Amino acid sequence: MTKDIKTGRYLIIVPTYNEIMNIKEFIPAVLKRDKKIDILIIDDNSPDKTARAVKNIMKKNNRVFILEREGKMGLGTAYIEGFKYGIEKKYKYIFEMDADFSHNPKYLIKMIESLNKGADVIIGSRYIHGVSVAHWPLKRLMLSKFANIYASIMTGVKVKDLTAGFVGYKRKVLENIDFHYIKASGYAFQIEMKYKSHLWDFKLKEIPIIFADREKGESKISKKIVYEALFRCVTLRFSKKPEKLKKYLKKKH
Ligand SMILES: Nc1nc2c(ncn2[C@@H]2O[C@H](COP(=O)(O)OP(=O)(O)O)[C@@H](O)[C@H]2O)c(=O)[nH]1
Ligand SMILES: [Mg+2]
Repeated sequence: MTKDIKTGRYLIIVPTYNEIMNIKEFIPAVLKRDKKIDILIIDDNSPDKTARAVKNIMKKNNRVFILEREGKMGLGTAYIEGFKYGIEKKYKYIFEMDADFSHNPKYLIKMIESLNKGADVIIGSRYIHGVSVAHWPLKRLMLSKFANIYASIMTGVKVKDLTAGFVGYKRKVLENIDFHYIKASGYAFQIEMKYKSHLWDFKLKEIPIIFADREKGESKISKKIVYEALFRCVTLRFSKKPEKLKKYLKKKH
């Protein structure tokens, strides 16, 4: 990693696994929203050569970066590596986003505005006005909705979309979270990040988004990810660790 510092800029972290059909359109669609935006792709050696396509774009664009990992290691560890990169380079705001256009890049502008206006964590939420998800089968919709109600009751965090993966953080929020204790990937990771931000008394805000199901490529969601989330809520609920830590650690601003 080079030492160049990116104060005042925004980093969009995008984990990819077999996104060749989306990535070439996705990158410019994100970059054009704001001159201060940089993108960090975290690719897990996608068999479809997503990384090669990204590196081609990088030849002509100095706002795109890539971290390549040896194999499919899951979303949680990908985000954590991205967060560490963003913290080290002192990005002002650090976002997570999917490459499959489920998260429309147009919402980035409003999300950045919210952070400018005082939110510490901004969540692109599917469940503010009922349900705003396009083209999802009923089964998946029910699963997601149920998981969110359950997660909110268990963790006590009053956020309607706790499993959302379209999230922006002020750097200070991520600097306060000890990634060492975050073992989850998938939905559980998303819940845990919001729970930890809440424990540190950071201001979480949601803005409504319309979430579109992917049109190209395949989803990698598995049953394991769902069970992990259900179980992790129980351990978050009954573990005292974060509260204990809070007593000893000083919040960084
Ligand atoms: N680096 C990395 N990216 C992943 C992995 N699993 C999924 N992704 C990416 O994470 C994002 C969300 O995954 P997706 O399959 O769309 O999940 P879904 O939206 O829950 O169906 C997409 O950009 C994927 O390419 C993984 O194991 N490693
Ligand atoms: Mg998706």
